[in-house]
Amino acid sequence: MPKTILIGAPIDAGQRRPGCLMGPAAYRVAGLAQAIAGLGHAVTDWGDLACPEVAAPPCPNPAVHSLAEVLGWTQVLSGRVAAALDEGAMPVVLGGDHSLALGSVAGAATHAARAGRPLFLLWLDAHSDFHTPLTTTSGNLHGTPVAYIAGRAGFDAFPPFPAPLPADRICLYGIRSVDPAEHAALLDHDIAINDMRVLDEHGVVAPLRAFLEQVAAAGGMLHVSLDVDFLDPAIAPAVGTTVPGGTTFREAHLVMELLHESGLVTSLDLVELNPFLDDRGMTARLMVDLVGSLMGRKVFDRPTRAK
Ligand code: 4U7
Ligand code: MN
Ligand code: MN
Ligand code: MN
Repeated sequence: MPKTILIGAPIDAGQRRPGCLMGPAAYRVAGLAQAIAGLGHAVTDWGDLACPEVAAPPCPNPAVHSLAEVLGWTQVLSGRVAAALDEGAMPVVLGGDHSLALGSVAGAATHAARAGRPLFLLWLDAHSDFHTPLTTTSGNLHGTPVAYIAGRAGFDAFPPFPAPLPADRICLYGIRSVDPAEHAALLDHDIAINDMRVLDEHGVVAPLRAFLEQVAAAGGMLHVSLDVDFLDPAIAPAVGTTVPGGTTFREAHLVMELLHESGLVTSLDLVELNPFLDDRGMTARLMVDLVGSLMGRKVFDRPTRAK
């Protein structure tokens, strides 16, 4: 029986709009554990983690805020995600804002290095999150995890990222908001950038399949980081950083179904849900439904795809 471990990360510090810290509670109210258990997984909920007190060195960029808190979360999440993977389970981190991925992906990378397997990253997001603490103008550290994971300079306050991911193991998917400094840095890296222009032209399936084939061929582990703003704000309003033109209900489910069929996903983040901004729980419920598709729920159980 596949094992799933839920890890609550009520972190708000990576951005400025309060409310993300209610995310883990909203997922529990929306029935996340029951949905996954109903698909034949053994689900354990480790509850909400607490942020340890750590000291932060001064940051050369005065815009950056809440550095100590983000460092504390990075430390604790990295350890817990690695521990869940060591137990042979799939950790599902319930955010909390996207700065939690600084820690969750570090934990996945720690485990992958121990297991001698390459780690790949699928970033489902409206944003590229490729700032460093030195380039961010908002000062919000939820816009920085991909740069940390790719081993960019500027993260001196953080523990060195364990085995940074080469650019060709990172896939950005669904993006439609990139700041000038991120754009310039992305041009220097060979990261797959499936922005909305690409998905409009090729559809959601072909670019995702191409990446998944690469993961499979390498015998890799796959961390999926799902930002609520990947979805169109019309169907997922509960997020601080809405960007129009996101994926539809059907596209998002198809992405999740393809991920399930691939059998490659080894860890997952659910980030940026702000239940204070939700409309009668619709976003929390949609996220739970999407996790259901990722974990194998389907209308018909076919041995092969429809011809
Ligand atoms: B999220 C932004 F300026 N790039 O740095 C920034 F547009 O985790 C947004 O993807 C970052 O939601 C969004 O503040 C971070 C902004
Ligand atoms: Mn994000
Ligand atoms: Mn985003
Ligand atoms: Mn956001």
